[in-house]
Amino acid sequence: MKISQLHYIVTQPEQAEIACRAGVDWIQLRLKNRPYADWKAVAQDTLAVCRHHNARLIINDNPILAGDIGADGVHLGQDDMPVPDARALLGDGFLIGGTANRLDTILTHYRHGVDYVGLGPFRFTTTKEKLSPILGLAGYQAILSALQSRFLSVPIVAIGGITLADVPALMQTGLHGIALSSAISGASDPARQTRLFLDQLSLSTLSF
Ligand code: TZP
Ligand code: MG
Repeated sequence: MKISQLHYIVTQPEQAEIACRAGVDWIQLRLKNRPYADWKAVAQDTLAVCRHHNARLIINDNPILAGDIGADGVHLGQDDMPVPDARALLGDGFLIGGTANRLDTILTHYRHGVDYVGLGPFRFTTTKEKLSPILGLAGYQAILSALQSRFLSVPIVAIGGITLADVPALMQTGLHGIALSSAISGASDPARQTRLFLDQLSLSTLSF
């Protein structure tokens, strides 16, 4: 399954609805500290939005819930179920993304057959607690060129404090795409901001 260039991380189905109407086709639901039943209800509502717009839904942290509701995938951090276990549980057709902050973690994810890697944080953000070391543009340049010199291609998506102005330089490092939360959800007009990101991403990846 094709990995989208723009992953939008939401906490509510309403955010997914606005972004999907504006053209986003990849939603990640990220909820922390929720009872399972509550989490499942929000996930099912978000899945209905995604199905309506033919967008993918990825559940953060929880492969059991992702399988339970029939989502398209799961995103796993360092403290979540190991990727091989999630693959055994969910099967080959399921999308599995893994978090990384360093090259060696990307290589492990690659060996385990992830579908994409979320690499970050790019810069400081209050959206996530207990941030790994900030990578900055130089961090992405170093890691992406190390991957290229190994002829290793797994889609890498940057994450953490990304703004519209960051997109051209980030995409020049060879990234596949970006994952965003506050840049869209905190915008005064989230639909317009979504369209600006989508436009900027297609401009940044035009090849001549
Ligand atoms: N993982 C690393 S940074 C981050 C996550 C989930 C938060 C991204 O959100 P924002 O608001 O785009 O910084
Ligand atoms: Mg996690």
